[in-house]
Amino acid sequence: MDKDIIKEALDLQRELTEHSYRYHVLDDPVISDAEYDRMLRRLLEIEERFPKLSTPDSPTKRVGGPPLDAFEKAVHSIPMLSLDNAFNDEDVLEFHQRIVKLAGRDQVLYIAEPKLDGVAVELRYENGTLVRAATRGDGVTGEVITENARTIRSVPLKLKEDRLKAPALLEVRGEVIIRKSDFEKLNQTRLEKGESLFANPRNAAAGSLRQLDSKITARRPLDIFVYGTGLAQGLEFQSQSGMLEILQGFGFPVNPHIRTGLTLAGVLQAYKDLETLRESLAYEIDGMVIKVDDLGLQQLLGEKIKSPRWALAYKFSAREETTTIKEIIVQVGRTGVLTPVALLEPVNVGGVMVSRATLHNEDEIRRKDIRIGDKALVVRAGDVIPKIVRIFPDRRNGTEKPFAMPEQCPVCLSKIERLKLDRSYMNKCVNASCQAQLKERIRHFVSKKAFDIEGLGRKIVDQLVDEGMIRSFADVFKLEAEKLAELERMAEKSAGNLTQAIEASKKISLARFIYSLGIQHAGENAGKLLSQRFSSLEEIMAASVADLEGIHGIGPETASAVHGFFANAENQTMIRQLLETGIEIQNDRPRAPETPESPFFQKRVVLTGTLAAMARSEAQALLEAAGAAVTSSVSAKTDFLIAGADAGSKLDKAKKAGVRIMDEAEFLALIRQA
Ligand code: JCF
Repeated sequence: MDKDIIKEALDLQRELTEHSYRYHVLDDPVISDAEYDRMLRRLLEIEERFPKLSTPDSPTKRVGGPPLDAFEKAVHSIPMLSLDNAFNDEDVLEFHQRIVKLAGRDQVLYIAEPKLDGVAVELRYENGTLVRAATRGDGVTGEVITENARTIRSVPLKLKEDRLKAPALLEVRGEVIIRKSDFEKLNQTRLEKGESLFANPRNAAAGSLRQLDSKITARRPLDIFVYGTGLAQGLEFQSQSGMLEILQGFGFPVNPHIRTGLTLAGVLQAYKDLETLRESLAYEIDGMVIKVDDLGLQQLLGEKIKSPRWALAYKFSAREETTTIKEIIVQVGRTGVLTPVALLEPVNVGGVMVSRATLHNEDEIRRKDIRIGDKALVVRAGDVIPKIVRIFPDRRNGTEKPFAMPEQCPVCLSKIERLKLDRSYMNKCVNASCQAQLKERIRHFVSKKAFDIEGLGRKIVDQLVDEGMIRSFADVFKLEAEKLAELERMAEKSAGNLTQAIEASKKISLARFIYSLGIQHAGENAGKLLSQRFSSLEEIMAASVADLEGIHGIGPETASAVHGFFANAENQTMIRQLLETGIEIQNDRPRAPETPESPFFQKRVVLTGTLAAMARSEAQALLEAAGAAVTSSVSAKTDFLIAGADAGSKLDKAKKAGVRIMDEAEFLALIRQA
């Protein structure tokens, strides 16, 4: 083996390790993904030829190894304890008072960190190299998952020795997590493949770490934050915060929201701050961990059997609660789809009273065997509609009644059809003039992203439809102030304001107009894309399915729904009547030019960060002139991300989605070429 090759391999290993660290731990990459991939491929090639160079700490080892038959047991050198829980400020005060008493001093400083809702692991490093990873298990014995841990990009395979030399032995403890956005994507993919879904990010992380085939783990978006140590030979830590700094120096990711130097009052404030921060964090947390910062004092306080006396988990109030399903009703949506909704015995779920939960569809009710009268577990995640996760069959008393989908529409009494929609069956009221559908369609028609008529809220729409004053979209523009003022709860002034708002809404962009029609599968984005491709409503109405499918970003489902909508004679009449009311549709988006020679032609582009040469709006105009669709959010469909200075989360997202990334120089060169 020649010396140059050895040197090249070692250099590549060192550089790739550094770049991976910059990307996954510091979140501050300095080379493009393409460059990284090129270097990695070169290293793989060399290691394949000279397997001796393929050491366990090589960055090529992130892809997983041969599958195992079973996990070996891992006995922890020092048991991995759990934490006592606190649920309110008094619990924390008691914790503090106990410490003050045992310590014999009243000034105690704490460190507080987000309590990650993930899977606890321990990583063992010998002379700086990762040699074993283990799950916490029962705290005494876990399972050896070394190969799986190696695939976690932010787990160092080798300690960085920039500041300190690696000790002979170091055990580092942390929490393996999956970010919320990665979890959604993972489940979406599983749904598309017909695989079972993970209930939450923690289960997904646990399931991913428990794979016997580490190649599967390698494809899961696992991440880690470390929070402590087990055995650490030859390292002297003074404080918890000092220890974290040292671990950071060795190349471990440490959570950025950790706060130090806190008094009791500071701890309570930090908890409130963290509650506010919670929703915006990229990963799930279920509370705040409070620790005595001084390790000398920690030692003095010591441990109980299962938990240390120097730490406490201050849990957030649960966002799940048990309650009773009083009734199951059926709601009729805009397109006639029936959605069963559970009416619940009102219950406080993490600070919000919940009295209804969506049940999705009939199949879901059958799958979960949900019956009227059942005790159910309700969860509320973020600001989404509460969901029923499961029911408790053991708590039935025999009076529970199974739910059956009505055979008639609960509102218009028309026949219900069972239709296949995407992957599951939907029950649909096929009467296009059903009042319930009409109400939902009008609601959508006047909503913020459509005609945006302020003052036409849910209750008024209900009233107007019930009174027969609105039977179609066109009727919205025929409302008269005098008639409106006669409605219950409608003052003369607000009737006047409403007719003014209606008049003002008559000028509308083509994109919004299309969206307002509420065509299935045609949302805000489809409206925009159609208005870019076609210059007028008439052109869109005349387009063939093939024309529509030819638009970049419009899928076959949307194309056929749009075509079907405009081919329908009743819809054509509806549109004619609507145009007769004097609405004015403007196409403010120029028709996409025919510039197939441009690299941006018919590409989806996202701009992020600051450009030095021009404003972002100018860049957008140039791109659109070259035939690009400029969108604001990154998805797997994005073709290019143009990243200016200080690009943030969109850049990360693009990298994760494998989107081609361009810097400003490359963008300028290519746009000039067009
Ligand atoms: O984030 C966590 N789930 C977490 C768990 C953080 C900590 O600092 C912990 C822990 C469990 C035990 N510390 C200990 C001692």
